[in-house]
Amino acid sequence: MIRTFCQNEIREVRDLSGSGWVFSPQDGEHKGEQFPVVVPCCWESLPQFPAYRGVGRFAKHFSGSGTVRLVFQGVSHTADVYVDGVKAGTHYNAFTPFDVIVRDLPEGEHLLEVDADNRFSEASALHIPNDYMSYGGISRGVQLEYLEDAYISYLHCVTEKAPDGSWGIRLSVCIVNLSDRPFTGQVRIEVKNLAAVCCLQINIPAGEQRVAEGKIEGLRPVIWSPENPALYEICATLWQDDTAVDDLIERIGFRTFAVSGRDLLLNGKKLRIKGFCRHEDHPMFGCALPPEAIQQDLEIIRDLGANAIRCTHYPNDQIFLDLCDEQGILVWEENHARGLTEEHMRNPNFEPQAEQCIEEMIRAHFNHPCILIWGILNECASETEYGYECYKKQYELIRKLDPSRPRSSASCKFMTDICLGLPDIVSYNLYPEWYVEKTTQEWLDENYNWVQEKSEGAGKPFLITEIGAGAIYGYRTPTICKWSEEYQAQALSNQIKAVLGKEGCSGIFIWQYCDCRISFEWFASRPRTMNNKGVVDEFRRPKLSYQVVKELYRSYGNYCDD
Ligand code: ADA
Repeated sequence: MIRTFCQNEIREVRDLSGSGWVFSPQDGEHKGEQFPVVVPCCWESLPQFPAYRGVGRFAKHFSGSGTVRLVFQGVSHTADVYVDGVKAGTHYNAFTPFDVIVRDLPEGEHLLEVDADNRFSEASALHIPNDYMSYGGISRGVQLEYLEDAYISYLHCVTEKAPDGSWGIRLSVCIVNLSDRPFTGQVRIEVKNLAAVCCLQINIPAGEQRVAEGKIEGLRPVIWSPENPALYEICATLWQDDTAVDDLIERIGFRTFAVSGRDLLLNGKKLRIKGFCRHEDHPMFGCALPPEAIQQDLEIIRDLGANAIRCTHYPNDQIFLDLCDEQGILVWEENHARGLTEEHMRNPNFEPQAEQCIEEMIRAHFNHPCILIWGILNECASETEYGYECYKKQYELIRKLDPSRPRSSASCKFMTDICLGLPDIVSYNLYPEWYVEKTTQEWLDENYNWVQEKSEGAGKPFLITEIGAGAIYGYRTPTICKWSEEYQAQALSNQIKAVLGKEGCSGIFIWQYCDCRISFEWFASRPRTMNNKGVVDEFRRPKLSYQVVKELYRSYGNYCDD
């Protein structure tokens, strides 16, 4: 399963996730041995490989002929793909989807092999030992598609409200011609349940691709909001000589999200973000959470009274985004980068890999109404001239790929950040009462005042993108010392009250939803080699802070004027 809804009625697809896969490590004491596994699978979930770093081969047979497209939603972190022993594709980065197309397959059974590599090296600028675990494996769903000569590779939709109150959709549809002859045809795009249609003519030279653009206007849809997350299916069908040769179904929502002075306006109302940062991490599944486990996390997060999730620190599984669309949960999604210093950013692979991550994230996740903000470069070198140039280029790239969403970056450079003129929203990660021995009010005021009075971020909306404190599940003590559940509950209470009570602050993302595993090569004072700042532990058992956060979050509405 790669999405929660059916994306094709004409294109034939087969889910390759599930059983029938064999895993074999390519190194270490179990080298070459074979283990039956269920994909998605992080090998760290297997009893023999809790800490294996190396290459692991995943193999499965499939049948078919002609042109096939293999879609991988995520392989951690580098993938080499082979079909019948011949290399068919390669991809870097665990957290973005990619595809591999194989042509002229003879009729019969074929062998798919994927070599996943989770080792750290200079070749990987983004996966470094870090405050989250870099797992190994096929960590998200895999799908097999049988294609004709031409296919729809994406359909992007921007919903816009017209001055007369009606809605329009700006459409971009990309068609790929795989054949060695020119392709002439028509794309018909229809919004289901709104009786709206747009037809576009296309001519594509042999072996090339073209993006056709169109517009649908005068719609009167139900608006998407956290309170009523109304979704519409939009279907693109590719026609050639009166035959439908391919299709792609996407889902959209009609909503506006805008920066207005220091405010964030969702459907024209001043939004109050009550959020959590969340890593894709689970003690049983690693980062390869099954849809049911993702859904359970969303249930818990909603029970906590939150309305938003920040996907730290990488693009998330699209099933998570589908569920957020369906449940009206607001999302900040960011490219993959955490805590990179200038030295890390000077790795020659850094810029191409970070930019590729942005491109793949936006291309794949463009249509999700739940995504409000694109983020980049969490806590990277925004205090340096070199860092500034990198931030600038990445913000410009986002603007080019998707001018419809505001951009931001979670900073920990406090009063030394020189990049605040670049984003649309200023975002700070503050840890008063944890790393910084100041009250939340003091530390928040100092930073807020500096941003608004002395920096180029003046006049922009201001968000707290991380705040929190650590607690070891079950450690209770009347001394209320650090690492106790009591201390965390008290700190979070102070932090939430100060941030949500602050005029000019658009909201808060608590660090973090659940305790998560960290790279065992990384230390930085992490008891249990875990990041223990979750409001629930890794098994989703509530800490004392759960009830405190729940009561506070539930006492504030989604909008400031409520
Ligand atoms: C950072 C960082 C998080 C996490 C957190 C912490 O600000 O962005 O990934 O490491 O701090 O727990 O210290």
